[in-house]
Amino acid sequence: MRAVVLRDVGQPTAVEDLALRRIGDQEVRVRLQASGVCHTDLSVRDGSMPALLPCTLGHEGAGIVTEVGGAVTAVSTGDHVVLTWNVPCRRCPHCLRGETQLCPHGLKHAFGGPYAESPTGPVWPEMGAGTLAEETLLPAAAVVPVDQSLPLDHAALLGCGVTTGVGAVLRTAAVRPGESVLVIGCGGVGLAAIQGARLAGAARIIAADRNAAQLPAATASGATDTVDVGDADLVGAVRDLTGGAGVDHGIEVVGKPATIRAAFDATRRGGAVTLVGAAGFTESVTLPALMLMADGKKIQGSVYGASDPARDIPVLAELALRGRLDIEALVTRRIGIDDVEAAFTDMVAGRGARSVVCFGPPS
Ligand code: CXF
Ligand code: ZN
Ligand code: ZN
Repeated sequence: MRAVVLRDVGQPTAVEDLALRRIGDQEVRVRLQASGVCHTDLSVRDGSMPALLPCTLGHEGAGIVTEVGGAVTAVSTGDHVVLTWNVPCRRCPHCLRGETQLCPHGLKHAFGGPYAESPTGPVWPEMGAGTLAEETLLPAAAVVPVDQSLPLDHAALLGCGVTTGVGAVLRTAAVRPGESVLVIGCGGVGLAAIQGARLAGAARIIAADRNAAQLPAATASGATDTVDVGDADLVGAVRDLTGGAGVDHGIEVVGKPATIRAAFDATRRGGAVTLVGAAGFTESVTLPALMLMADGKKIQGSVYGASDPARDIPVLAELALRGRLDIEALVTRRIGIDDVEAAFTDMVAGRGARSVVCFGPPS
């Protein structure tokens, strides 16, 4: 099967032919139909996110189960499934508290063993998924069956970006009807966050991006106001739009110290700042120590939208099927497996939302 393989950080990927190892008792084999290209794939490629190498990139995909291991009962051949990179143990203190996104065992899955052979040796699946390939092999617990009427190129985005963005707003921030929300960064996850705010009934949804070309997609996803950060002082613009107070919720989807600080400054006293963007390991943020206390703001991280894939992916699929979630609005382009490097080039330039690699005929 053909796969987008990264051999060394900082180097371009190449499409290689791999042979999957034999299926385990608890595993499923999936023929991918679509895979989104996520910013985390770029981070693995440039070395800012750790990964076992060589690896097949990708962790946001959907496909059809083609084989199940002897002990698998929850899914069957022919099922349409969304792949997830978090496989919580359901027994640890985090899982028992309902914080499956923080399960340390879930992380172990993401850094598990090799799954395929290349002519020069073993290959690992990025985040236990390796979705930028025609096929993959993964634990049955890492796939979530979805209704067959949901197009698989939309279902793919439920594996990471949509779940992360919508969950950050509905679950972590718990936005309520009538509140005001600022979303900084209008890539795929930012657009999903905007749609989450629309679902929550936010009265004011302010979308900000350094690239003005991203803003029409933000408006199409439900933003009521937009700020071109290349052109305006973000905090000043948000204060102007909110009568000087700032927003109830600042949602940061960039992962840079300056935008984290801007989210903090643009949030009202007593409001909540939710951090979704992944910053580099060595970066730090400076915040005014007195105001950190005196303004009574809450700052919270959001991993995977505080979602449990088994519980939340079917809910998001239902919302998409009923037209309440517009996944097509997140798709900038559909590409073939040979064009993933072009998707990275656009991502570095801050252009577009999701590039979606399609493997088979449209489903
Ligand atoms: C990432 C966010 C940072 C931690 C690892 C997972 N999410 C997916 O792209
Ligand atoms: Zn991702
Ligand atoms: Zn756990």
